[in-house]
Amino acid sequence: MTTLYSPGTLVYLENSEQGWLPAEVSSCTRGAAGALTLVLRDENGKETTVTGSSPSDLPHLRNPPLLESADDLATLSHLNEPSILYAVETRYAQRKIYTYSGIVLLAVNPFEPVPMYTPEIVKAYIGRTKGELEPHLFAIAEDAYAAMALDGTGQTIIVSGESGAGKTESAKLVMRFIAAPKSPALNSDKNSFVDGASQVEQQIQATNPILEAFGNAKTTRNDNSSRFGKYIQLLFDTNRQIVGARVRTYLLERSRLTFQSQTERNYHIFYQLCAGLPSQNLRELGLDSDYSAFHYLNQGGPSTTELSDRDKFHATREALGIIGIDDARQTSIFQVLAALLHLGNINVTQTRTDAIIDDEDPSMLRAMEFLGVNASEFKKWTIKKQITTRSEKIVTTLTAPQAVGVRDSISRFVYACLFEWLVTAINESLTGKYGDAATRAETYIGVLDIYGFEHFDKNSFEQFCINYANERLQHEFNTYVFKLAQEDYVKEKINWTFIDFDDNQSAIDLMEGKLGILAILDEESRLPLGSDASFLQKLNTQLDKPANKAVYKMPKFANAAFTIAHYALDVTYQVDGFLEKNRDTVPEEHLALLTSSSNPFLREVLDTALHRVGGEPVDPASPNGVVSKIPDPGRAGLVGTGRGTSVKKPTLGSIFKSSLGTLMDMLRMTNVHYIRCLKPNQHKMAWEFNSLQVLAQLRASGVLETIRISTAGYPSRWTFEDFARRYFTLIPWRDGPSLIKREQFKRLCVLIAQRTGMDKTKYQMGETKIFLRTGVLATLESLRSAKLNAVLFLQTNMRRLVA
Ligand code: AOV
Ligand code: MG
Repeated sequence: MTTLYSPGTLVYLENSEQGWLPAEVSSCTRGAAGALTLVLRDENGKETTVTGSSPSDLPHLRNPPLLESADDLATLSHLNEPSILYAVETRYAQRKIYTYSGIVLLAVNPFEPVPMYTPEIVKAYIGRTKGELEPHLFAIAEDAYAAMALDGTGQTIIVSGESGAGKTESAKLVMRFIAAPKSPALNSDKNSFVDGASQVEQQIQATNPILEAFGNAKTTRNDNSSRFGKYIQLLFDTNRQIVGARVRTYLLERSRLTFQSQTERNYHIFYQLCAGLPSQNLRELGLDSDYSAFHYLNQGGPSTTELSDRDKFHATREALGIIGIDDARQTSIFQVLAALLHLGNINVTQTRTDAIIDDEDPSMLRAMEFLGVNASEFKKWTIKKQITTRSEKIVTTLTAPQAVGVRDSISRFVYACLFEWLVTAINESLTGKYGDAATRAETYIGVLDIYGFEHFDKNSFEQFCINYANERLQHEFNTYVFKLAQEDYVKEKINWTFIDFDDNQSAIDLMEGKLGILAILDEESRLPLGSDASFLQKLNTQLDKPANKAVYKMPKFANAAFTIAHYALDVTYQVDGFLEKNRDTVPEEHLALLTSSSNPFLREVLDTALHRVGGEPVDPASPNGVVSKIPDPGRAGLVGTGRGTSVKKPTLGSIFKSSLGTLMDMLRMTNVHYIRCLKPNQHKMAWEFNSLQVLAQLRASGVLETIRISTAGYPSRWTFEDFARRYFTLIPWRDGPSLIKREQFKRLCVLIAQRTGMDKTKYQMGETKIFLRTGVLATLESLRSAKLNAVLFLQTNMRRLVA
């Protein structure tokens, strides 16, 4: 170990503010008990003394300069947290926002427009392999395209990262790159095929403003935060030309419709509507450009106006037009949206115990007019509840808060159905009315833009679902990376005992297993008298046992909460509201009123969405029963997989679980590519890099975990030729060049290993590559630079002598 830390060695010094500081060993002494005492000097000349007897208490080793800001972190010899962080930071400071980490592309948000996506750059990346140019989203996209073009295997590009990290922007850029016509020859050819392709491209681009208007909102973390997960499949025919696309969405956040936290907003579309609709139309809908009077829009406080709402409204309308939703239908959509705003303003009061709504409540009358529902029936079932027992029907009255709860559940339900309907409309447009694109399609590239791991001060059902999804994705990722790493060992026939690594299966089991949290939640949700409190009680009695010790924790204090140890970190969930959110029901009577509405558009919306809730599943990509060759990644948010006969409405949790399951099956059938977006700071500042925050994300994204997996084996692997050409200077000068000339690269590698005294356990020779354990490369690099310096020294002095 003394040699590892010889004076001059570069290391990282732990620092509470910045994570780590680069430093150099200035002296190293071995104590009586074998412990090392190091004196380290940091960049500012400050000295620190560290003592330790095993590598884990001594500083991390830093990489030699050649490797320090490598394009690909996998080529770092010392693969430790500070090296990774330092490399990403150094590159970001050089305005290089993309870095590879093995199969993953790391993308650090620049938070300002960067000139990296011009048509020239698009062109530059077409037809190039991954390592040829600087790391880029386009290289990943091209990689996926090339792999698909080769043998028709489906591809998936998974974009992940925390809120505001840049997932949606990255996903859009990737889609734009892939949808851009590929073959220049076909391009210049004025044939209909290419014209057709460009129309498809337009339609694909149009999905973004629509889904963002209806599914994105301003949050504290991101002004344009996606509140749903999205998987878009770009469909290709046998000629590898794009013929259409298909979108799946997951779990739209419904609570936002009726409640927003301070400085947050409802879905963009409401503000766009108020800002962009001509005043005549606004008046007809009972709206105003000043929307502060609407309860559903004003809860986030006054600072919610966005200057761009007006422009965005026009973009949304244009996009709706492109996917075939004409002005008349758009008006129908706006009417439903206006109805929801009025619904939120219905005044519910209370006498002693019972809720009251005035018969003439103007908001109610307007809302019901737009929804085509009888106002007095609506009122009745908002303030009353009917319970059916075995022998009779009992009607009871509700309290005002309960009645408001009913009112809000209806708004959320209608909005969720509208979103669902829009997704269906988008799919009809993208696959052709009769699903012909889906039948012509032979293969596809999918882009998954899903919410990243979330942990707030208060975490609820939504965070539970989101983090559950992330656990599943992480599991796929680990399995994939691990398999990939070991496949290479087999291919190269090196001696290798397969190792198991401790993965996150137990957390997944805890959440989705037969006796897991979701199952307990569902069971409780079906009980008429079920409650959040008894749900928690059941969790604690059934899950708080030794087998779950590592993943399930009861809170220390008497909190109504439970904690899960996720792969990223521990998250505590407040059980308050779990049951209601999981049940997600509107009273039967209201459902009947809505589905028999006199508004044909609303009926169609509900019909489309409800058909897919537990009923006969309708595939929007093949509405006429046309069967597509392309596997379906599971249907959208509301959809259950229940058979037509099922009587119970599936819970949101069970729907989410099954659509995730289908998604995972689908991912397993494809080649996966990973893009991990990183948010460099919390206040959206361009080019500001907060090391600790990025470090936390690297941990949460599993990038560091992957490194742990690969350091268990041989993280560095070089072809014999590359290795020989770089290090032949390390063997006696006569042998090196002549062997290079004779292209005896493998022999050279053996010689290099012998002559430099490489530890036999630290490397293996494969069929075409040499495999190195972590750290070996760094030693070779320092030997090499020492040698070069010596040669240089000799040369200069020789010249001086001769002169
Ligand atoms: P997200 O999708 O990861 O968050 P976005 O893709 O919406 O994050 O990005 C957030 C903001 O970062 C964008 O609105 C841009 O201002 C900026 N940004 C992201 N990528 C780029 C880029 N490549 N170039 C320039 N600016 C960029 V969320 O949907 O909240 O999890 O739920
Ligand atoms: Mg997003």
